[in-house]
Amino acid sequence: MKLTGVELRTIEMPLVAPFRTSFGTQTVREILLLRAVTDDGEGWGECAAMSDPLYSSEYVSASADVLRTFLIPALAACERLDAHQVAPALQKFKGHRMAKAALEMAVLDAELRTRGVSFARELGAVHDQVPCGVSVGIMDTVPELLEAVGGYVDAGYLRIKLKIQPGWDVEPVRAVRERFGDDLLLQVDANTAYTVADARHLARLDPFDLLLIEQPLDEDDILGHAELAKTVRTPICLDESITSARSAADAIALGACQIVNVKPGRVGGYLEARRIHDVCAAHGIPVWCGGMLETGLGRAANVALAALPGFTLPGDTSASDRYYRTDITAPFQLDDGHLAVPTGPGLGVEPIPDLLEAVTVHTEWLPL
Ligand code: SMG
Ligand code: MG
Repeated sequence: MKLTGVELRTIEMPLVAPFRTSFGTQTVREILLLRAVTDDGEGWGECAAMSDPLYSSEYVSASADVLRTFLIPALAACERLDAHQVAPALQKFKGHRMAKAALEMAVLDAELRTRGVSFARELGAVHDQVPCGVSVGIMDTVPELLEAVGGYVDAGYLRIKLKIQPGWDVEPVRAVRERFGDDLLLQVDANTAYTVADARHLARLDPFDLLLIEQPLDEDDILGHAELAKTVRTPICLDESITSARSAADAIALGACQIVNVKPGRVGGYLEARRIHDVCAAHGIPVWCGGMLETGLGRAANVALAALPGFTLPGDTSASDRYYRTDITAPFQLDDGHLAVPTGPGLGVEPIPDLLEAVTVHTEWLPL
């Protein structure tokens, strides 16, 4: 397969409701999409970066720039390109994992469509549907939160994740646990909002029997998480800190996490995400698939990944209507708390041209 060019496309998708985390509020999701054009066919990639460098150092316009200036040109040298060559070809460029992941995803999709193989099959999926959780933002009041959680429970979501920050942690968790009972699978995500000095405060979450507390401390603070794990009984799960299979192995060895959130964008692609799955499985560490408010394209690939055997906890792989009134692909719909794993070649879904056009704010063709 020879890459002939890549189209970069920026879209803006309004969210059905504002989504507030410890680092900010999203009302519109700006997303960079890639269309890889090869002599054999095309493939789609979706970049996980957000508009601002608040979740991690990456952001949409920086991802577009590094793709345009360095990453896409670096693939010109590959005469017989396949997805496994993408990461090695880009390795000399530091960081920018979300941009690299998007490019690898587009090449992998093109390759798999040509071969007639689905993402799920290629990655090693063992399920044809995956159990779904939902991530619930910070609200102004506890009654508002209870109403939002109630709506998701009624819709069939099998696990609730509450976004927390200092001042919005023990009381909302207590209220949700009291209202929805002990059987509700419940977890929290701090997006790095605490320090190790908050260990005793975070231990106040222990009585609520949470599945996990996700990324309480700074992404660099691996030893802090290991220290925290000595005070807090709730299992610690890392998200932002895990950027590769190696960093996952290190964090596990240091006792910094008992569970790992796998996000392909954060770790440089679906192939590295699978290696993290394998490392964690070898250590008996459960993993689950995170989310970055993806369109149907990224969701299709995430759902395929979440069908691997080590993904034993429900993911942030919610239905399309949790995010968008209109997705750019056929919508993913919840069926008894599950999403079906696509079976068609490649991602198994594609953008619907009119819907894609309607949300596009910029396109750029980069010939190789
Ligand atoms: O895609 O359902 C989703 C979002 C899940 O909470 C979610 N993602 O830290 O895990 C996380 C956040 C990162 C994005 S927040 C805008
Ligand atoms: Mg997280």
